[in-house]
Parts: sequence; C-alpha cells; structure tokens
Amino acid sequence: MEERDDVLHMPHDQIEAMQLEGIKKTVVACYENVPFYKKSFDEAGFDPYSVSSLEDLSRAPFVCKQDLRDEYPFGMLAVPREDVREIHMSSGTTGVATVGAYTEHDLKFWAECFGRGIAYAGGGRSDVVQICYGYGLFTGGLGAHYGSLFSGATTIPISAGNTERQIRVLREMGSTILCCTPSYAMHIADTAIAMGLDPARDFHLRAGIHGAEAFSDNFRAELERKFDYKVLDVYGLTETMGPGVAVECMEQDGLHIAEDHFYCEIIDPATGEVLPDGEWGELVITTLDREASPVVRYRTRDITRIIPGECACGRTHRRIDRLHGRTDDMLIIRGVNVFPSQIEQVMETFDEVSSWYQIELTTKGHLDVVTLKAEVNPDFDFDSTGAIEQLQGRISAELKAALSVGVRVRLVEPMSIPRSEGKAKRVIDLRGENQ
Ligand code: DLL
Repeated sequence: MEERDDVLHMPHDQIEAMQLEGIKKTVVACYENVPFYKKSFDEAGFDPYSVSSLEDLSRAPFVCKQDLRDEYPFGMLAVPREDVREIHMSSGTTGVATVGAYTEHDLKFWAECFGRGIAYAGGGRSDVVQICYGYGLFTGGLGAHYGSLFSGATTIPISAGNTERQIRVLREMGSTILCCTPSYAMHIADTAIAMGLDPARDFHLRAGIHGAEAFSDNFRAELERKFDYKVLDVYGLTETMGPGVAVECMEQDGLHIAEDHFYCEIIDPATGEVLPDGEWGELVITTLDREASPVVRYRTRDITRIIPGECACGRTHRRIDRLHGRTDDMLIIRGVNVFPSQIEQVMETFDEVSSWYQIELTTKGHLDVVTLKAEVNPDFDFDSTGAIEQLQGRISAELKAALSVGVRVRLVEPMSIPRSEGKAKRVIDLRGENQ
C-alpha cells in the first residue's frame, strides 16, 4: 500500500464529503451489527439512516470507556470473530480492559496512519527505526512497527526496556528515528549521559516520534537538546486504533488528524455541546472506515482543541493541539481543581529542577495533602546548607500563588525518582490508604 499523498492535500470540502460517507456507513454498520449501538441509538431517538450532514452526527449518543468495558470481550465487534486478524487491549489500570480488534483492512490503514508520522519526519527507506514502545497488547509497539514497515524503513523491534542494550543498538545500528514514550526517551538520554556518552554526538538520531503520554514544550526542548533531533508528537488510543490517529509534522504546530479515517469533535465535557474550532474541550472521535471495532462519538476524556486554519506544511488535514491532559487527570484538592500539568508549568519556571517529578496525594486527618517530589538538576549543589530548603520554599510559594492550594515540595537527587519504560507515572494517589 502506497502513501496517498493526494489525500493529505485534498481541499477540505472534499475531505468533509468523504467523512460524511464514512459516518453514514459507520453508524449504519454499528446499528445493524452491534446490539449495544442499536439499543443506545434507539434510546436516544437517533435514526442512523437519517444522517445527511456532518452536523447530524451531533444527534448521536456518546459512547464511553465503561460501555466498551461492559461489552468485554467481543460485544462491540461489528464483524464475525473469524474476520478479526489481531486484538489489542488497553492497559486498564482499573477494572476490565477494553478490546480493540482489527480486520485485514483495519491493520492496513493503521500502518498507513503511523507510516505518515515517519513520512512527516522525512523518513523512508534510508532510515533505521528503533521501536522501543512495548510490544504486546499495548498498541504502541506494533502500531509503530506496522507504520515503519509501511514507510519502507529498516525496522528494529527492540520493544521497551533494557536501556543499556537500547543504547548499544542506537550506536551500533545507527538508528535514525526513535519511537517510544517521551519519558522513556529522556531516560535513554540520561542513562547514556551517565555512561559518559553524548547522545547528540554518539547517536545518529534525526527524529523521535513520541507519544502515549502528555509532555510539555520544555520537556520536548530538553529532549531535542540532548539528542539533537526533532521530536514529533503522536496521539492515539486503543479504543479508536492505537498510535497514529494524529501526528505532528515538522512544523511542530499541532497534530494532523488522519481525517480520512477519523472524524473529531471537541465538546464541552460538562454539557456535551459541540464547541467551535479553537476552543478547548474534550476530544470525541468517530471512526470512518474501521471494520472490526468502529466507534461512534467515543469520549476520549482527552483535552485539546482544533487549531483553526491551515498548517504551513500545506497538508489540509485539520490539527489538534498538543494535549494538556485528561478530564479524569483533574485532582480535586481541598475542593480546588488542579491539573498535574499546572503544577508542571510552575515547576518549569525554576532552572534548578529537572523535568522529573511525581505528585503524591495523601491525607492527614480529613485533609488532602499534596506533595510534589521533584529532582534537582545534576549541577545543583544538593549539600550546600540551606539551599534545598530555600528552593523548596520558593517553589511552594509559587505553587500556592498559581493554584491556590498548598503543595509540599520535596526536592530529591537526580535520577532518584523511578523511571518507567512505558508511560511515566506522574500521580500517586495514596488517599485511600491509611496514613
Ligand atoms: O497510548 C496509544 C499510543 C501508543 C499513542 C504510542 C501514542 C504512541 P492507550 O494505552 O489506550 O493508547 O492510551 C490512550 O494515552 O487517551 C491519552 O490520554 C494518552 N495519550 C496518547 N497519546 C498521547 C499524546 C496509547 N501524544 C491514552 N499526548 C489517550 C498526550 C496521549 N497523551
């Protein structure tokens, strides 16, 4: 299957016409083949045969993660099980996992979508793509793998973990594109530096295609400085396909949605109303040609916006902004709503601390206590008397001013917060446990 460059530059009204056809087919296929959708459309009074404009989709009810969980394992399949070639599942930190199933066709367009990310990075046959997203039920490893094969690059399916081996392979194979979570990329860079290497000089990376978790612009800048490469953000989720639903191009000005396969809406998470382009809200996704696991108006819980206007790269597919977090990331601390990304933004204004942090939630009596554990940078003199206490006090005061909640700050030595090979664990909620 060749990359269809024309699709990426199609006038937007033609894309919309294609999307309308995809929506019509999908809502009917869901209604006729998935009892869940039949019931939910009927209950909402939504007639799937009546869709004649993109706006009509807003009359369809939403589907959420719990609905998919309730139908585990095969209740949401829209094709006979015999037509399913591959199955993935969400990591499911709480409760039952959700299932994503793929027909031959679904696997093909998944490869094309991630392959676009590699093409956006200017990648192709001359590249060596090292994939250290985890392989297995997680969609990261195989999604990147299919995309890399699609792009014609040489693929190294090393999976996550064994960081010293990653570093050896990066050097010896001359890998040019790195695919993994941003936090694992940073861990690879820091480990290489601790081994006496200079990742910018000793590796040959041109680009990193990093996603599966939110990362700030500062985090990205630090990665780009360490590896001397360009970081492209890739977004996706098990429930709609996996990585490749949207990918950044070299302009780094938002992630192009694969609009030939997905229709995106931004809604107000409180009212469910569709918001105009430019406004921040919750991303809702409808698949346009997914056969095995189609979704109609899936509420992702991810917070972003559609960036108005066209990208300087000339591709016409609309862009979502880099994700700020999830509606369910929101912490309610003593009645105040706080997003981890707000804490991170304050922390980033202090040069003395690195991008590694963890937020620990505990209780004292009936009150919530928030402790921010953050690593100081290696050049900070940890042993100088009073320096740590003074810096902790300054960060704490800034947090109080920005968030209106008291946050305890505990600065720790470099490399002392546990690293993860996959998604970084930023919030540790111990409030249910006895303190
Ligand atoms: O994380 C798929 C993926 C793999 C995406 C590799 C990118 C790269 P799940 O495990 O189902 O799938 O988790 C999906 O991860 O709803 C977001 O909250 C978060 N997420 C994914 N990509 C990004 C990103 C994969 N680029 C959930 N920025 C999503 C921020 C992201 N958050």
